Amino acid sequence: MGVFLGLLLLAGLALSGATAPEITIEIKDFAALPITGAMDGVGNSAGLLARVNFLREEPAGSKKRLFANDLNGPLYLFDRVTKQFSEYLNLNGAGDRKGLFHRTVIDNLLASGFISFEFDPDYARNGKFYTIHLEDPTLPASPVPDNRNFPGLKLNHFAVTPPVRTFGDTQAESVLVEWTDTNIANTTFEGTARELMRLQYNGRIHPMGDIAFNPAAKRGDPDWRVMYVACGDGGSGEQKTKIRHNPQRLDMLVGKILRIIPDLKEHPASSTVSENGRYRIPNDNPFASLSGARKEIWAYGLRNPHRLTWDVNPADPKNPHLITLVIGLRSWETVDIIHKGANYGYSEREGPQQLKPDNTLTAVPDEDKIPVRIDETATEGTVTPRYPVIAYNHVRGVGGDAIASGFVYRGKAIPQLRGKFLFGDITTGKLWWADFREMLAADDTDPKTMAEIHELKVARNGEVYKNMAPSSSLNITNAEERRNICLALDACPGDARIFALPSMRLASCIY
Ligand SMILES: [Ca+2]
Ligand SMILES: [Ca+2]
Repeated sequence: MGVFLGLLLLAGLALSGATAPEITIEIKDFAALPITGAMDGVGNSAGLLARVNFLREEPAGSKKRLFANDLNGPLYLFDRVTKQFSEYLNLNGAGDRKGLFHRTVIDNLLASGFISFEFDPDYARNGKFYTIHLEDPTLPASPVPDNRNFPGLKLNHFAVTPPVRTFGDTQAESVLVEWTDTNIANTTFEGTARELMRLQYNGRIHPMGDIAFNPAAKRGDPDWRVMYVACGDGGSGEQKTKIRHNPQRLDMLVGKILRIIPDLKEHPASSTVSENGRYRIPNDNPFASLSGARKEIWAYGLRNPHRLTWDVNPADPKNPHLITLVIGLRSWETVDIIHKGANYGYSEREGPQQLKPDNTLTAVPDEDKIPVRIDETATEGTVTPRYPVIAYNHVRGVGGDAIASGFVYRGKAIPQLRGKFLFGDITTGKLWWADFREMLAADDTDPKTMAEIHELKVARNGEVYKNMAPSSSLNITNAEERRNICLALDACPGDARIFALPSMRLASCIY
């Protein structure tokens, strides 16, 4: 019981069975995050000792450093040689917290606080990376960062952007910030920050969730340094008021995947400067010339696409795939392969079914069309929605309750998992795999065809468990018992170690 939570290295596996191979992965302790929660904390977040959300390898070539963020505020550097975490930045300046943003909001409603970060594809040269955090715009504090504990941050040119309007009430704002560290060789931040976007949210659930760059794009390619941003719907799609249409409305950025160019100097001939003047928008975005639509939108109709991942098959590097993992409402947790301009149906569809206005599910209608909504009243024809390639439901014991992160494994260390999509479930701690070729075959517009998913078992200290959270008291409707499983993969070609990042309550975990 020594390690209460940590980064766990999935180190090996055994194979048995004939048709669908049963795969058991062996887990080894890797590291434990510093405590940012409270031992006696209550609720879903305070009671967790730390809330690690992403782990990413620094893409500067040394392979020595990992970065990890904690939803409670810190961005850590992890030195693989000394096995030590050091606090590089802290975004949480709420109340008397020592971080940068005094309006940071962290509450018991899951994704909040410091949500995600990603490195610029040219980070090794330019020191740039990007963060997403959640703010409460009604707090009586400045939205300008307070650098008293991070004096290396120069604020001379920092400017807050006008929020991008979302129809309905505003309870939160997701803020996307670009950071430039002028010296990536040391362990501190020194440089500048630039607010790129501030997006209004109707509620505090399903915020802007993740950032991804196409790893197949090289300097000179049209997608080089083009950012994809996953925006949750803020809980709008499940409401029975007019905001229910927000994920479908093309004049709203919530419930969408966005595609933007953070650097105003990049791709100037093939893009347009955004309304707020802080980023560019590629002219070949699907709705760039549709009157009334937001030009930033790449794909739409998504409830909570809280994780993005790109797959590049080394055998077919010119054909990468953008994948999102979407937390569902009534019954279905899903994985979608993202296509330019596609409508993933929410809140008129969920998983392979139709979602009715009372939030119950029924079969997809024979005439499978939904209106293309431009704004509150205007529509522009109809569209056949796109369907997920993986869906599992909320059946206790078999399914789960909130899909976690995932990725296609292309590493060398575990050959049996190569070409497989690995993913987990936040609540139940289950891990699954699916063959990515099956997922591509299921990406056919037919809601009935899906990739088959297979459970991964977990071995630790000689014992084999059914999942990452074998507590018998597991009640998947009880948020306090969520396991908060995240998975991460390091970027080293040919290494690609897998990490599992659970954040659990003391009493209900095995580690
Ligand atoms: Ca530095
Ligand atoms: Ca299908």
